[in-house]
Amino acid sequence: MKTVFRWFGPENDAVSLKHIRQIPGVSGVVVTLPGSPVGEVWEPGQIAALKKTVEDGGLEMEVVESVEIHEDIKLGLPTRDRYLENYAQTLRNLAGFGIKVVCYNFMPVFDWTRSELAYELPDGSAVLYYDQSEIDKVTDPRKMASDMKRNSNGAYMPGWDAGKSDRLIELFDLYKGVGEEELFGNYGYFLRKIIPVAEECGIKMAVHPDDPPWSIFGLPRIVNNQKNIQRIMELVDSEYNGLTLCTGSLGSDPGNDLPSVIRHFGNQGRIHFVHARNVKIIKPGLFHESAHLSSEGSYDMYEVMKALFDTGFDGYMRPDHGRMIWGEKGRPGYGLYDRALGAQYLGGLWEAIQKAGKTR
Ligand code: DNO
Repeated sequence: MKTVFRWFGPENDAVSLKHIRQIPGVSGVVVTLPGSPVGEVWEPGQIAALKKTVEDGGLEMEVVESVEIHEDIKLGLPTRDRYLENYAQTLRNLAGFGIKVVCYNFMPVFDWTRSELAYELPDGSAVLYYDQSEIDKVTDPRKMASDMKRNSNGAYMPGWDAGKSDRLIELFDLYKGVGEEELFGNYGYFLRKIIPVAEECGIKMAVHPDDPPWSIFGLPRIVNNQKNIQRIMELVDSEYNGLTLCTGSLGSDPGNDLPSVIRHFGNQGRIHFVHARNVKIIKPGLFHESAHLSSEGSYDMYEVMKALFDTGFDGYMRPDHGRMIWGEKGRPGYGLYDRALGAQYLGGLWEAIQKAGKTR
């Protein structure tokens, strides 16, 4: 297993490569091209420049999060073939620079969603918060999109700056004809075109679960539980068609038993990337994120790491969303300090599990 750290690039991240390099156990960063128009090809020159910056900083660049999928592909519009061609070309270009895993999602219109980005916990730390009853009050999705961006401390927000804002009303209209079955159909079309390219160039595709893992604003969501993810894995039965096991996204539905989901997909060799974080579930549809430690949230992180170890996990793991602590200002969920603490805690669990495993 390799521990990696998400980084948004020299112009888009308050956290420097120098600081990331000083976190024990972290070998590389998870990168993206912020602001690159969704659906267009990532050019070799852009990827080369990013790789040089990362390697000059003493870190590896083997994971990309995300190459986003154009809505026309998710909607199954006739224009999708052009975007699929571009997607395939981006994969080929990334492979040329040693990328091994590409994380992406298949959520219609909106990426991860929260009702509050800086909810204060009793200890004064700030976390991301989700309250379904607040989301239900939002009648205009354009307001949702602008609030997410406005509350981001001016930072580029993963998944929310993709230039979709102008098209929101049109997109909502187009999705009226797309239910879960149609979305599975369009997803199959995507995978049948893209997985053979991924196989050919040695990139493992790792779909990120929907966050939260249920339908919001009446839009279909299908990457949300073991049964549906199994169906997706079978759409194209290849280890290159794999999963980003995001504990926080899947686990915010208490119906998803994380250790058993991990064992299920881990035993099939389908987990290529792990986002590890903890969440405190107050009641169904109401949760806040928490420090990584088991006692701080609703998940048993030891059992999560144990399930990964037992199924021979050999991919990349990153500490996911941290709290804002110690006066740090930055992108919600992506400060330096709490994610660094998380990396140490997860690394400690892993070392203990590994050593206990050897003595048995
Ligand atoms: C949020 C992230 C997501 C994730 C995408 C992957 O913090 O976990 O934005 O990167 O859904 O495509």
